[in-house]
Amino acid sequence: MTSQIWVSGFRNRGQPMSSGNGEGRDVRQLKVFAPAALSGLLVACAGVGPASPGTSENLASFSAKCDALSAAMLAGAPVSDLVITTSEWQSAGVSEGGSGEGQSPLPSHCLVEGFYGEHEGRIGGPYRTGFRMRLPLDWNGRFLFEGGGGSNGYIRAATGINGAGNPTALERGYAVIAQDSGHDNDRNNVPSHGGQLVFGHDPQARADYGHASLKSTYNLGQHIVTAFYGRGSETNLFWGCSKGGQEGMAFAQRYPDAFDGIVAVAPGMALPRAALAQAWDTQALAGIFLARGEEPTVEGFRSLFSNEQSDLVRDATLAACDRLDGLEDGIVAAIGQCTTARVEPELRARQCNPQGANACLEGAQVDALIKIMDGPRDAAGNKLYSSWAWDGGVGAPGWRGWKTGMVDGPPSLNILLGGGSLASVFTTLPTPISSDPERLLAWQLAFDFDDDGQKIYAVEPPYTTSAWQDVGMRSTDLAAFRDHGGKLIVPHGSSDPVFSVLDTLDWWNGVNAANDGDAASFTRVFPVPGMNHCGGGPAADRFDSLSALESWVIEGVAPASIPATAGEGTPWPGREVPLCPFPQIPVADGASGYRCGLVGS
Ligand SMILES: [Ca+2]
Repeated sequence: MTSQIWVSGFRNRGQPMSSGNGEGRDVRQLKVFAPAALSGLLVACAGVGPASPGTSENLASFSAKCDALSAAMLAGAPVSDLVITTSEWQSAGVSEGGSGEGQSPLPSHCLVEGFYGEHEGRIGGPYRTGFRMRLPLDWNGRFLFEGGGGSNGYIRAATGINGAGNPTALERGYAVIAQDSGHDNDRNNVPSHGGQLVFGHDPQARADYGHASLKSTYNLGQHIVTAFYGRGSETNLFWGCSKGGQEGMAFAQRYPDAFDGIVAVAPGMALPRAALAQAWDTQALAGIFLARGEEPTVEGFRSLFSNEQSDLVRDATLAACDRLDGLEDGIVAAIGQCTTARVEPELRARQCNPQGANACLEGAQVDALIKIMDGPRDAAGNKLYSSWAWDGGVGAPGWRGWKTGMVDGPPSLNILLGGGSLASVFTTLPTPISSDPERLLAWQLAFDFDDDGQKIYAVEPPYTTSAWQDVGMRSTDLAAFRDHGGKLIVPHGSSDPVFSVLDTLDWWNGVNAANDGDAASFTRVFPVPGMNHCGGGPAADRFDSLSALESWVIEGVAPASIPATAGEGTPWPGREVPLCPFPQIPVADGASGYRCGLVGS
């Protein structure tokens, strides 16, 4: 499953369920820092700690300092009403306390937890921002902010997970902070008002979720770094996917001086518009029920497409578009050329007829797919979000998990999370609605794109800003981030079913136009052929974007490509296909290799 980023927003602690690129971890990559290695670490800490390196005094002084790191010690922290609930030295090899992420050994570090900024709120309060921070003994002088996921409301492990199989930021020596963005899924939960999405009914909690908590938590993290190590961080980086990607965009656009570099994977930069698309998808898919003479139900959605029918969708897409990039390899790299006009005839050729094969597509299924891929429109035909790329990962489990749900998986996340978020968080005034799935389905089916669709831009007391202003982070004006020297890397799955890669490419074109064609000097988008949301799909979805960012920011080496490998469960485990900065794509280079180039180059 690749949907855990949003799913985890519905849980108390974000327990990664598996190994999508944005989530999960490969424990085999974890290094155990044995005591015998400590002297080496202490040498590396020379100049950081108060004691001489290479002795146990350094460790002892760090440990004592950590245990004493109280709110009083942090007096002057740039947030209101700071409360420290935990300040505890964690020796090497101790598993993560309470992170819910398993029993992985970690390097020696100081764990700090707490909250700040409590306020009552209109309903569902009190609200406050919780955080977790880990400060390693063997500090590399850098700071990393770990982005959130889904509707947030829980605090990640603050180990700095940055893609399956990669060393965490903590293992790399970073001080890492994570936060819940101003609400808590346990404490802030009102069943009649969206359940855990009730925070959308409080203007400040909504703004904190969208962006406002980010800078204050950043400031707090910087303050703690300085208090603990006696000096500030030299390099500040951000990594996040999905909502975490949106948070990276928020920093680049609203708080451009905070970070030297940002990785924003599959960024939800247009979250309210994408939620319109989720309602649109649900209505499009309801047409299949209508053609069958059935009533739409959440349960029925799960079996709208069989595995065999999903394979037919993939077959049709590959038949139409695989060769357009110059290599028939099961990868649609030239997504710009893979239009509905090319794909629809292949889909229609696989439609059921009395003389046809057993496996076939219903006409209503093809109709629904084409409507979905076109994206939401108002009655006059104006686009309300974006169209979607036909790609080899359309119909894959990581795609269906959102659009329809799966028989052997959770119900449609477009309905559960998309419907709930649109009603509770992304429209003004928000609609009090229960989190009952059938209720959310009925609400999405009744959604009017002409009238209700404008509510994502509406301002009405007590909201002084719209949901789009609070959460939408799609500005193409990155001048301040550029002038600060910031670097931005945006990997995005071509068949991401939540946020359209075409919207991200359109955004980059806008940034490029605003920079006289030189956006690549500081901002690069890397489409990932076949990849669904943050990972999964028939894709080379194993790649190390944080290392690419480090090279760019610290060594000044811009990523001409990012190496990527296909994992287990793909048609070609171990296959290496580089990620290429748009508008380049991976093109054939020799017998079975690739290089980055333009279509037809
Ligand atoms: Ca191809």
